[in-house]
Amino acid sequence: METHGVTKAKTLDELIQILHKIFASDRINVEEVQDVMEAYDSNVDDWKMYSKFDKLRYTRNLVDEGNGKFNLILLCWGEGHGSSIHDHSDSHCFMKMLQGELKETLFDWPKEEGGQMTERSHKILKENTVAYINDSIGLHRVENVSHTEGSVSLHLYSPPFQTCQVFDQRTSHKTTAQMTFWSKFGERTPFTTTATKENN
Ligand code: 2CO
Ligand code: FE2
Repeated sequence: METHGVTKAKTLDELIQILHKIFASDRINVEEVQDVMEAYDSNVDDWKMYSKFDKLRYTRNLVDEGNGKFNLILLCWGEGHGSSIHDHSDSHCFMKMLQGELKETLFDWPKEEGGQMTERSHKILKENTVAYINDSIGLHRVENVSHTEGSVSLHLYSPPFQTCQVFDQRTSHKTTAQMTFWSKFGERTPFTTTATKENN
């Protein structure tokens, strides 16, 4: 259905179909992707099969591989869970709130190592809204600051990436983190035997 030029997806499956069409083109329009994701009204029945919480950390659950053009990932944030300060490996990052709220804090890229990182701004992301970031905008930390409710967000990364850089807020020291999936297409990912730093 078309409303004001934006195709409104009635379900998550419809949203995925629309995203496949948009990303079939080589040039993508950030605002168009944001509008399409925002127009979808979150319905737990659409995404509950991907929603898996862990006691200790936020989980990353692969929903769709976007014909190689993007990864669509459902993130489940338990109470108090948060990410490190990180970049997005030269990719676009769209973040659609499906349930609850998240706090996003923006940071400038550190100019040199050794000093404290500068917090630029922060905002609370509300249900159904879509936030956008890329490396030219800066770095961010994302947290569920609630003590009583879990949060669920749907992230689109294009092109897909498997590692990102994480930063120590006090020293600006940077390390590379491997991004892992807690589940893929609703199935728990087999445990790996090597110790990897999950998430970031
Ligand atoms: N980029 C983080 C991750 O994919 C989540 S914060 O929102 O981009 O784990
Ligand atoms: Fe991020």
